Amino acid sequence: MLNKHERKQQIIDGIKSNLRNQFGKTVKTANKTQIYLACVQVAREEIMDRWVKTKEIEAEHGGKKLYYLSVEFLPGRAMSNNLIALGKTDMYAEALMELGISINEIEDIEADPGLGNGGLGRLASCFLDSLATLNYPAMGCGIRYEYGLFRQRIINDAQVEIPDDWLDDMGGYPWETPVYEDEFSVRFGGKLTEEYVDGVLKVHHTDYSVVEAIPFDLPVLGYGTDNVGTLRLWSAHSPKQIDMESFSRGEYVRAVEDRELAEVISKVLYPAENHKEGKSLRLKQHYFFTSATIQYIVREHKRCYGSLYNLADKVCIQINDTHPALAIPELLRIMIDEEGMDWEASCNICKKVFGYTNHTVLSEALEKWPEQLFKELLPRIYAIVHGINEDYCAKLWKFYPGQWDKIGSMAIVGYNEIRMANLCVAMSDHVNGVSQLHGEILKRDVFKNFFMVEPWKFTSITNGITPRRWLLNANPALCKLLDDSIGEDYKQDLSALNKLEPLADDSAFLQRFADVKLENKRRFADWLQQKQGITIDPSMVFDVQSKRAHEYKRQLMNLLHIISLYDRLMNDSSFEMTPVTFIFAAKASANYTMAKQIIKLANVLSHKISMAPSRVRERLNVVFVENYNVTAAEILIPAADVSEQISTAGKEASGTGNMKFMLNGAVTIGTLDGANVEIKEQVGDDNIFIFGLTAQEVERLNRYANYSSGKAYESNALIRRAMDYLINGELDLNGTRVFNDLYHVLLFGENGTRADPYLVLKDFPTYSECHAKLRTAYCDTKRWQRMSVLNTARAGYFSSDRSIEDYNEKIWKLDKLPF
Ligand code: 26Q
Repeated sequence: MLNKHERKQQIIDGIKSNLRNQFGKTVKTANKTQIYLACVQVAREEIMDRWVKTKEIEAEHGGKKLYYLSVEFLPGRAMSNNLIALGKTDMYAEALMELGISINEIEDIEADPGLGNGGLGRLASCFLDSLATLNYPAMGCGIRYEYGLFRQRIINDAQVEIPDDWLDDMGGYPWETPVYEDEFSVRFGGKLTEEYVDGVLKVHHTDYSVVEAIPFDLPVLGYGTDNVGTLRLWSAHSPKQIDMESFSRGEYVRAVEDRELAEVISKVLYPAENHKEGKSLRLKQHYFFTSATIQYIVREHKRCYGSLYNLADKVCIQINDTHPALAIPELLRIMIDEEGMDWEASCNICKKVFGYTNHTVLSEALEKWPEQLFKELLPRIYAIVHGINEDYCAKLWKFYPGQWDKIGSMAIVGYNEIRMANLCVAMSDHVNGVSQLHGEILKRDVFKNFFMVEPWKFTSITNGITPRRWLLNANPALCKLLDDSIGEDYKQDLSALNKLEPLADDSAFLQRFADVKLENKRRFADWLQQKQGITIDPSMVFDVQSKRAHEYKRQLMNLLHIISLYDRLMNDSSFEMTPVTFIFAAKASANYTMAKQIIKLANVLSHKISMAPSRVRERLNVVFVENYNVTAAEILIPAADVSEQISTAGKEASGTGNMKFMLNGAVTIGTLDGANVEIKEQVGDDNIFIFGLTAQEVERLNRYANYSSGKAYESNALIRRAMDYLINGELDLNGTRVFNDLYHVLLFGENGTRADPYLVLKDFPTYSECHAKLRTAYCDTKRWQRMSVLNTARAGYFSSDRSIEDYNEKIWKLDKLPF
């Protein structure tokens, strides 16, 4: 065994020899990127050792394995996280220091892979972290987008999208490994012919075009274990063979064009969250990565067992929303067409293998594909989906005899559309929601009729977040305090944070906890200064709403409330308030006009307030953080005093940002929606600020259509005055009336839709009152500090380790690898 000094020397030598071998450079002549890349190579050697061993142990173990299929992953930067997992952060920092380099600068070189939109993608990455940490055999499977989620700039107060060429930035991604021996062909288009062979119907698929899928594997390091999981991302390529054929026929241009067409499949992530985007390329993406994944799973299984009859004993596949649902008919296709298995046996195996997680109740986000498009692009899969539909409708007929309308609404194919959610429910062993409330809404509302037929399928598993990234990585200052005061158990068992409970009454500890918060606020303020040239005052309350821009998340209600505060500060010299900086961070889907206007309003308001008299500016500030991503979240969240979780009750399936803020000691102001309900249960009524209608009340209001936003407007002077700013010219100095639309949607509705569909004006009065209470609570310093500590102390339940153990007990039934 080497001693500490020798191991540090080993790192230094490693960096030097990598610089020499890879770039022909020395520490003196290399640039930052080259030093970063050399560090990655040194760390990778150790990671590779563990990864290789994991694969051996897994093969020997021979147990059931989980494949977590997701069209999005948001892993965040790898370097600092991996060094934490290796327990070598300090050693690398010191080694680099000796070379005269700061580790922070090096870590800042790294790209943040934005291969997802928001909650669903980040959840997938938290789950992989926990699976690895808990020693479960698992692989995440997705798409290696060449361009991730767009980078956001704010220009003239509006969002501008810039392509995220994350691979170009660093000359490739140094953590990935291409696995050429696991390349598979995926077929698109073509025609079907049928033939009876020995009385058995055989389907032939011809004239299709082929796209090659090449996997790139990323290591996912467990914490406190040598286990290393895998994130496998598929990249699309044109088959060389076909290319050469047309090339030799002299069709050079067509050959190159075809190549482009194939490779466009993994080119870019669709920037839509909870929003319909029925593009043919998107359908291609979904089939591309699910087909490659299923082919790989089948090949591995057959290599061990020779046939697919025991597949359900050895494999489970979790489908992250409906996007990977084509994995289901793809598995059937292989069983039937390639393995010659019979339809019914294949269906029965399939039904045991798949689990489906739903992440949304918004009807516009339930995935449906035009039948014609589906049929042209995937003729064989289309035929199989029809087969599934026939069987399923026959089964429903027995349960709901004569009830055509009901069966029609539950069918997988209907009104010339393929309904992916219905396919998933019909063919999965388990369907789960992502919080208690969401699970109940699925059973009572979204999938009510399905629930009556097969109640045992439905369950809810509350989301979680990995403490490694959201505490150890994001908040080293807090970790140091925790290590000193309650030991280090919490790193692998987050419920150990409850050891903080007694300290919530210890003044000295409260002060140290508050000092950590202030340090994190300063760190964020410095970062914002450096990135955006904006100065903010860490002595003000930091009130943060960071999440995708969407009407149901109600950033607009937050903004109207700020306008109202501004109006009172400007016009009522007796109005006093605790100084607050309201911080927004949000990306809007490029074609979502309403969300973009909301972003513009936040930025315009920010400027307006910055030009106000000092009495106002000293009490109220608004800032917009550009380009929110995992890296920004890691700096922003630990700096928050207040966490805004204010969606219309019943609409946010869970939320996970809410958990990250809580863990880092922010106090929530929120509605009883998604996991906020469980946060309230954990933290207690005294340590959270809840306001607004409940999901049931919203339901009733909608059912009886007896909400009038006009009445809400008429009956509240604060609302009237705040709304007035949207149209009176105060906020658009050039007379462009940019916010007229927002005003109209709230009061009158937009081309035929209801006015104020997300009940902004309805909840405004209680939201405003709740904020007043919160500001009073903040002034009682001891009370506030206690609340903050108790939020951290009671966040243990929201570890994704707990979520994963829940999934395993209820659904997967995996055995742990013997590490
Ligand atoms: C659907 C059809 C067509 C095109 C796009 C889509 C689409 C794309 C992305 C639908 C949904 C998404 C993403 C949804 C999402 O992120 N949902 C969030 O999932 C989190 C993890 O469970 C929850 O915490 C959030 O409440 C939920 O909004």
